[in-house]
Amino acid sequence: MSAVPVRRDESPATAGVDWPRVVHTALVSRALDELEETRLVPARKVLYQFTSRGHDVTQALLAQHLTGARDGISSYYRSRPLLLALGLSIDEALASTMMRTGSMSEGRDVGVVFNLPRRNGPCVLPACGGVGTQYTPSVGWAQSLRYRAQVLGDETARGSIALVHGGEASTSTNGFWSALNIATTQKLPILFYIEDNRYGISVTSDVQTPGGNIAANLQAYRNLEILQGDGSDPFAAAELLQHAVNSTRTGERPVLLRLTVPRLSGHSGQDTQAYKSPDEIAAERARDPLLKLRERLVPSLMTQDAWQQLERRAKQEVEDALQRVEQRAAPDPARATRYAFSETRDDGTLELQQQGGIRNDGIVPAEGSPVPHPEGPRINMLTAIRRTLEHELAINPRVVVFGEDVGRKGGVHAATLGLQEKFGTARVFDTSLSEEGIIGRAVGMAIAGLMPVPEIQFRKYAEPAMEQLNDCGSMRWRTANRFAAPMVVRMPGGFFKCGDPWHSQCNEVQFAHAVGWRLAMPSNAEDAVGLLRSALRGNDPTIFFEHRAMLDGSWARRPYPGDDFVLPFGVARTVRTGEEVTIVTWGAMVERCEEAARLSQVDAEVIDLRTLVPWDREAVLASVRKTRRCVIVHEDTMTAGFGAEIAAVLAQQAFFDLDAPIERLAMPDIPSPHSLGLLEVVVPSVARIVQTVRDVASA
Ligand SMILES: Cc1ncc(C[n+]2csc(CCOP(=O)(O)OP(=O)(O)O)c2C)c(N)n1
Repeated sequence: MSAVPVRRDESPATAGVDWPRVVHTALVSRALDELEETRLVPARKVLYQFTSRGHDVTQALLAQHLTGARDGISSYYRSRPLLLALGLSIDEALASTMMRTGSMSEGRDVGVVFNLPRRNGPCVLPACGGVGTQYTPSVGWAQSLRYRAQVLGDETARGSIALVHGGEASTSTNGFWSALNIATTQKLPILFYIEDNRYGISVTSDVQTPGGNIAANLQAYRNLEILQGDGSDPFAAAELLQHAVNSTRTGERPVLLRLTVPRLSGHSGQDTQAYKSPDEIAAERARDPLLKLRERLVPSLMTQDAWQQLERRAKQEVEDALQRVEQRAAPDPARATRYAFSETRDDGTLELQQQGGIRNDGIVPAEGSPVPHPEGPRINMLTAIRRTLEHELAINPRVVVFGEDVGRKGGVHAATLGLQEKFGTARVFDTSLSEEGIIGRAVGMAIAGLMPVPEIQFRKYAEPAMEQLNDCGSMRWRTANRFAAPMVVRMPGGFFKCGDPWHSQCNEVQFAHAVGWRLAMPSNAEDAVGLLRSALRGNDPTIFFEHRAMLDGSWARRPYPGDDFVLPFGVARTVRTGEEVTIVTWGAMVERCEEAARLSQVDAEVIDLRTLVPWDREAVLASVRKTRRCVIVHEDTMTAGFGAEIAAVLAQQAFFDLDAPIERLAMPDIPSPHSLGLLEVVVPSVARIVQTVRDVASA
């Protein structure tokens, strides 16, 4: 911006501000909004338009302070001016809203949901459409900064911060409160930057927090510096923003800054703002920060001519970008399904995401061996899991294990017993009771180059984290392989001695249906070691389901297969060979099916899928083509359970090979009951499996 003449600003707080740059960013943002609102939306070249009018000057100011080598920014759909100031090109911005190639998502995501991979300078984590989803990944990033500096000795992380940007309505979300608790209890270097435009679409801020001022209501929070002011006054905002960022960098506690700004158009292109009175709209226009900026700068710091020159330049740049972007192709339909998971090229090399995971820091885990080297006596599955975690923690300083009670207590199931003593509180730690916080934090950590291993105490309690889980799984696809957040989420579930609706749920099919998650459900200690290690060294997010009945079950015990043992996903195990019926199963049902096969007097083949995503179709198809009959057994409920998927594939691909209808045995569509008498009649029992296998064999 050196070409624009500007006089020195004498105010100490704003002296360092590059005003022409701020003006330029704000004007480009306005020109983009104008172009989209008046031409591209009516022409249906942009389908979702989100204005930044009124939010633009403050964001342009904020960007000037985000200079840390590892600053991590979590943004939302109204953050485009911030992104423009941080390096998003106008071409990229327009390609995104216009759904052309070279956009931030290759036409897969809404055009204001941005990301900017970068390992030197501010990285913008992939934004989501869900309001409030930006907060917990941001605290994960902040915690990783501390981890990188203190545990990995990464000097670039020192003095860097996390910044999370949201509107005032987003402060009502679970994610906000979860992140606030984590940040303040851990004293993390994170700035919560709230732009309060008084409206969440049409709902006023007093519905979000009593009195409508979140900063005022947070005064009692410990370990939090609170700042607020009028974001429509550019000089006051500049001072506050500078102070907020500096304080976050040096103050060893989080900061929350609330700036009030006017939203000068509807919430989105479709919103007519009929809920605002003409007087209110006029009052908002009078508070336009860009008008005020002009009043403050011209003529005292900038000539009228210089301002107009910037205005012309911004408009021209946007017009030029439009010409170029119009020439770009629409996204290639043939690539629409690419990047749901990590992919390899034809030559076998990994097509690595640009950001996220340990491999981007040059760490390539050893491949390991699928051949077990059993050593010592049989151990239970719990010990097998603990030992695998212990070994991977020892050889990979990026592995961090956390969750409710996993630290001092060693987990309510004892899977992490002794790990905190051995590896310290930075690597194995207790979290606040927020599953959204546990998984969201893991997302931020994974993007920052760690390998998080969060534990969800019981599978049912993953529910508060579903939004973060779903958004984590779809991240690679949404960003067209720019970002990914590989992690291993351990969660125990299923019946154990008794059932109940809270601790005994399986519902594994929910994760099979979620995009981008690999899903393991081991039935024994040896498989648990191999699959867990494979996941910990993998490049995709993985759900590792630990069946409670198998953790200490004697059937599931096996000798430890060695520190090198790795099992690939998608390879089933034939537990028992047979010629007359194929039984397909997984998890705790494998033991029952094996026994049932033995007792049935039918020559039944038992297949343990071991992983559901991916699942070994070839093994199942080959077996069914041989036996011509199939029984699928699972503990999850019947309707739309994973058995339905298997049956559908068999019906389509092995229809003419079948001599009998495919049978499914599963829980009826009810939660797991507590009373043993009730449980026994609903979970597939050995006796009922025997009967079903006999029926199918003789059908
Ligand atoms: C979890 C979720 N609920 C609802 C929505 C629909 N929605 C989109 S924006 C919005 C209002 C958000 O307002 P605020 O956080 O104040 O930000 P602003 O739009 O004012 O900048 C709503 C309800 C959503 N995207 N995500």
